Amino acid sequence: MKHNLISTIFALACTLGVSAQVGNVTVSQYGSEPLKIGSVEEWEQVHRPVIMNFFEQEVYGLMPDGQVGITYEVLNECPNALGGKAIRKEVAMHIAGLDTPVLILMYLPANAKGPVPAFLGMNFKGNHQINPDPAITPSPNAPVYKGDPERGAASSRWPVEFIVESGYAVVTLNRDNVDPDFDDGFQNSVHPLFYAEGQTAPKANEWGTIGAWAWSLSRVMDYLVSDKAIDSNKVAVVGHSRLGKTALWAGATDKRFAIAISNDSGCGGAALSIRKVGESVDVINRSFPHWFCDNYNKYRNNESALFVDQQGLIALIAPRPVYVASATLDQWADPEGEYLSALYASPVYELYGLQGLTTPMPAPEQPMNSGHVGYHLRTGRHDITLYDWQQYVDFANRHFGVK
Ligand code: GTR
Repeated sequence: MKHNLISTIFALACTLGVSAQVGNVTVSQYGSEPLKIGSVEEWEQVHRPVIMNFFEQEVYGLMPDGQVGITYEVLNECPNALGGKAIRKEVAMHIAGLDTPVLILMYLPANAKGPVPAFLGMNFKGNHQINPDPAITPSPNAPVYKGDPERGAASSRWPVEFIVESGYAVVTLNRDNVDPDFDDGFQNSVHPLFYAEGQTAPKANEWGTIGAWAWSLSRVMDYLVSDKAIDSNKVAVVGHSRLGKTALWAGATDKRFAIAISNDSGCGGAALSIRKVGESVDVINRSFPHWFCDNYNKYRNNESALFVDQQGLIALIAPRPVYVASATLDQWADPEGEYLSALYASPVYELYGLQGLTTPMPAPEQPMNSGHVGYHLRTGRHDITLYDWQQYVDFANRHFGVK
């Protein structure tokens, strides 16, 4: 009876997008404050679905319901890559309707005794840029730079040796290989595969490019669950900047991701929008009209109308561990706003009896990583560095029981 009441009122709240009363719980605008929810049951039955609905309808857009045929083909496997430290494996993800496969690059620790935990994240400029390893197949569609393919150009962002020596697999794919990072009116790549008869662009509440990237991370997860070398219960999804926004959305929408990590994700990622420090909802939609769904434009210079701020996105990951990181010189991403979102999502973790953040923003290089909500501020610029990865490995070790 109680459940019927909850579902009826929830359906109403979803349809109308307005406040509703469930017992003594009011589902209304949550704003940019700490999320105060009464119980795990209320969170899971009422608030989480309503908040998820908001992010789906108004921010990132709905991912498609429809299925598309996907097959995975192991292209090659080298048992002694990186001077014998790693197994390198490349897998083609063939998406029916697309001419170009998505290339998944994996490095696994050599001599693992069983399935290993993994970090899965997209890269900006091609698989071949994450390490100088000459055997990496260049990602199709990756932007071309002088001296292409610039092997290893992003290796400071991908300390592969450190990660595999820590006992983790690295799994990556290129963003442009999934959905090119420019506004083409969604004429290419995955969006058209799901258009209804006569449809030529996503509807106002349907996915943009961040949604497509997050969807592709779930499709890689579909492969990982079938790969016996991977412990698919221990996959952390990670991303830097626009790909950090993507990692949070992937973590929110797919509960198979055991940890979600946002590195300098800023506006539309971890940072609270209401503050308008650095990049704003207006600026990001002007600069990158393809990232979010059209409905998000309603909130340009109108942040107080947001049903819930970005702390809601982080809370959607609960009770799974989440980690947010910032950099001191990255004011464009609003480090304090990123911290506050993690802090304001923490009460939801506490409902589960888990430790969130409770204290003021820490000084640089003072990671807060003992609970289920991790945070650090690194000295330096907008980037993902070895220091950041060391914190992520440390956090994952703690939650995955490694070492
Ligand atoms: C900037 C953008 C940010 C962030 C960043 C990046 O141009 O304003 O939202 O995503 O790019 O991805 O490096």
